[in-house]
Amino acid sequence: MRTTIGIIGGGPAGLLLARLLHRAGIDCVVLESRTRAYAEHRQRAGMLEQGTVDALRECGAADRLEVDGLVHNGIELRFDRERHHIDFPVLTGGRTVTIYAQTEIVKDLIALQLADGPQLLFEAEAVAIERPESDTPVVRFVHQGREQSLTCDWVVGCDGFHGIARDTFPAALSRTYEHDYPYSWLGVLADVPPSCEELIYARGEGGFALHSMRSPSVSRLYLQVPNETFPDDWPDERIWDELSARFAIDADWHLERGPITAKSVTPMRSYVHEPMRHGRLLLAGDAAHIVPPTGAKGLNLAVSDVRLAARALIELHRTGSAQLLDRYSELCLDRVWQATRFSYDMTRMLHADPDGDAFEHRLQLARLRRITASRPAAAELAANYTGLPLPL
Ligand code: RFL
Ligand code: PHB
Repeated sequence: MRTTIGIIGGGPAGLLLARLLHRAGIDCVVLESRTRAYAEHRQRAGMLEQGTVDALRECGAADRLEVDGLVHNGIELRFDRERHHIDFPVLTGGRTVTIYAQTEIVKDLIALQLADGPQLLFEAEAVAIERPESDTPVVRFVHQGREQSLTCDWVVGCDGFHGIARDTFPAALSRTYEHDYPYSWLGVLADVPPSCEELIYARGEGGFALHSMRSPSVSRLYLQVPNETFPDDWPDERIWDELSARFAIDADWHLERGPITAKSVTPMRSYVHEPMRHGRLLLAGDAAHIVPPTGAKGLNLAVSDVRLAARALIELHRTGSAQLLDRYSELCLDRVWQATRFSYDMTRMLHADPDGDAFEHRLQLARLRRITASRPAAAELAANYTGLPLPL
């Protein structure tokens, strides 16, 4: 097989890139190792920055999002049994965020791609990328039990954190930066209307809790738990009791309970791989970097990488200039490190450190109090949360 751009991975990064290139008249093929059903049902992100919504709109993938997406004007911070609203439009000059599940974005992009191309192969697992330094890199993949090869002008690794693209970089070129956190998130989906209008980030006595949502009738909730926790350690009643305790405030408010339909545990990690380009191989999204979900940045970073990759590849296609491609890694990494910093700070500010002491707990509360008492401090959080501008 032959194509212009070979894309490994049919997650949000790979599918959006394919859409943007296809609309610019550039031929590409997406290889996805999983089945369509698996890709469409993996529970993950839900909070979209304005720039992410704009990107989906620009490529004609926002019809359902316009109807079902929930526009939020801020978030609520809870600590010391108090609630504080952070007003995004007021603090950022009009920016908002949108709640729309990653599963739905993936469904929308897959439906478009299957309707009018480009080619998307499920159960097609890339096993090697050969000659990334040459003008014709080749992706070897296994599809329906048969090994095949895809010869490309460029390859983009959108294959997530456990993919193969990153490992193709020569060891002498790769630099990696990693940080593990001493806690995980237990995430649940529940068939119950959200008990709030905005997302609630709570630093409760027992640790962090987040109240998010998927629709007016489905809530998404997260609870800080120790590393190595198994979902079955937490029967439903225990989850609701602990969530209620962590969200508790002195005002009249209570958490509605309902049937829990999914339960999973996610470890928290920061990871950055530099550079994000080697020869004719680019990395985008979780393939190059991951952040803890407290800042809601992972999916949004994947989308901004892909917007830059698409712009650079389209510029090459239209003008023959590789100028943007030469700056791809540097431009992405600047945003990546800003999101890494923000996600780290949010995580550290809101979670109970199992090895921390009373002094650190007081510092956390002082940081939270500063955000709620000082407009510049709140504006800094709002600017980062709603998304820093793209560099171009
Ligand atoms: P993905 O989504 O992991 O997709 C990679 C795809 O590549 C396929 N693949 C391969 N295909 C072919 N050959 C191979 N060798 C392959 N190896 C892998 C995989 O099957 C998969 O389909 O990466 P992508 O596209 O970069 O997207 C990144 C996002 O999924 C991720 O950053 C977010 O989900 C992170 N995240 C959040 N991000 C946000 O922006 N806002 C949020 O609110 C948010 N909440 C979250 C999150 C992640 C979470 N978890 C589970 C880690 C909440 C949670 C709990
Ligand atoms: C989600 O809705 O899944 C979500 C929202 C905000 C976060 C993380 C996850 O910070």
